[in-house]
Amino acid sequence: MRKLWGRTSSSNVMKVLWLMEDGAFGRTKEPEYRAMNPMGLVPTLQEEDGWALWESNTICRYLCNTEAPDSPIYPRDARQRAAVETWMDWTLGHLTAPMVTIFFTHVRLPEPERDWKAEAKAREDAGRLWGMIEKQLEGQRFLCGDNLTLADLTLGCWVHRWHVLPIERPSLPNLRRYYDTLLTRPGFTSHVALPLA
Ligand SMILES: N[C@@H](CCC(=O)N[C@@H](CS)C(=O)NCC(=O)O)C(=O)O
Repeated sequence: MRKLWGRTSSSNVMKVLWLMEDGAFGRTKEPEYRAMNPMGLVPTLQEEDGWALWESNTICRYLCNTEAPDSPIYPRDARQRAAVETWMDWTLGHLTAPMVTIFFTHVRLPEPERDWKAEAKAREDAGRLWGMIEKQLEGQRFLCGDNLTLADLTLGCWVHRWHVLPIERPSLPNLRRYYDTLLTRPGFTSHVALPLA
């Protein structure tokens, strides 16, 4: 059986779980795990024959390519696909860092390690980036049009956390509507829109 190594509370695992319904916990510091994933991070996808793949966005693309090559979730058309990948890369390359700072400050770090100055700066940066999503969502249900795509799966966890973290947020009505739309999807509510942990 194909196995997904990880933790269900991980933002990067959530998106893969949302795509497939199979999870397993791993001991990521052990040499056997490092042989599959040299970063020692989660998630790692392991096929029945032992072949393993890491980096959550790559895992999502691989699952679409192998399981649903014609699905609009990862469009075949080169330009549509590139648009989806732009937002996947944008989420990983720009939004994740400030969101991790905010999330860790409020949820994961013990009080003495919380850097509130860094949190304030991250909130300012994230607010500006969420403003880009607000514009992108103008007149469409999802990030790349009216179909759910990997761009939404990649962003979804941060959309949830942004709305439920105990922080002040600028008013972004398209983003709120988008979050409400995601909340109607069973995969999102089962694997992503969970209490913060
Ligand atoms: N770019 C990597 C990042 C992976 C990553 O940072 N994973 C975190 C969880 S979200 C991790 O493994 N943290 C250590 C742990 O949970 O043991 C990906 O998208 O897969």
